[in-house]
Amino acid sequence: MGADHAVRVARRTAGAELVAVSDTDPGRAEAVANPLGGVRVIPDAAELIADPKVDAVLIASSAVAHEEQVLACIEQAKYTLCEKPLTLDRASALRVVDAEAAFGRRLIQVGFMRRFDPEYVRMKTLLDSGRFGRLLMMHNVHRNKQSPEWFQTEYIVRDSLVHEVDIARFLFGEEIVEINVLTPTPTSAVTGLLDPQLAIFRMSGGAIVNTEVFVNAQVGYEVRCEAVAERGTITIGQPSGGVYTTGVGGTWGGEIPDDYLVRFQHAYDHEVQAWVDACRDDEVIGPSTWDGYAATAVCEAGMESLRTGRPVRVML
Ligand code: ISE
Repeated sequence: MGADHAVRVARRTAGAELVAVSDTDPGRAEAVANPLGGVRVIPDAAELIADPKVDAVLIASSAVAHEEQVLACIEQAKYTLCEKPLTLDRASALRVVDAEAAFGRRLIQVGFMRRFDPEYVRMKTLLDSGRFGRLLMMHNVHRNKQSPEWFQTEYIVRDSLVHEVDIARFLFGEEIVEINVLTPTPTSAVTGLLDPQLAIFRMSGGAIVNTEVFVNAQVGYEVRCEAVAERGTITIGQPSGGVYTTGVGGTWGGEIPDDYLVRFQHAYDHEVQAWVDACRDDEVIGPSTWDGYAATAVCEAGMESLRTGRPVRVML
């Protein structure tokens, strides 16, 4: 993700200059920085954050490092885009909220990029127009082709479902008050993983959201959302804009992207451009540390539901 963002900032983001790259593996940082020309490698993230030549910081490190790095950005008063999840648990997320509040104004945008995806933006506009009436239910599909070998069962909630947690809060404009995570007999494609999962959210206004998360679906990267309202439905994520092929023997079909860097490349581009534009105007936009905290709190309840097999109330 960091390597993808480095090229994005250096090559596809107006008004930004990629000054430096940091990684716990200096060789990896060199491999990313060198082809871009004129980009420094600063192995110590804290040193990069404090560097006077660095106006703003994009954090795409492993989530376990986020709290320390975001707190350092606040201490150095640097505008920050922090990839999701904000942190790994509600207590650390709340420490970040409190630190930013103590600083006195927003500095942090959290990297829930689907809010910048053209299809989700269109869905939000249509829902907010009132034309479809009250939103009653939402059906989500979130499929990855395969999960990395380090992926664990709880990461399906904390690292993957977290996107549906944030986008449900964004589309409804409400909090999630209960989560229940169900697990069917797992796929035989991998061992030791409760995959797929079906998560059910109860929204504060009474609506219900269900999400299938399947991180070893073998086919490709599919993210679909159907909003069911009183006077109609809105569906996004259909492979409609793709290239359709026909083959000898009467085969035909579309294309399903391999991963999220392809499916959401425009969302990431819009997200980072909007972040840079805001930084240049001394403003902060998009998902806040409160959004990051709320998503983490819901996921923590979701992981408890996964462990207990019961619905869990979310306390913010
Ligand atoms: C990954 O970290 C992402 O954020 C992707 O959007 C998600 O689909 C994937 O499951 C996560 O691991």
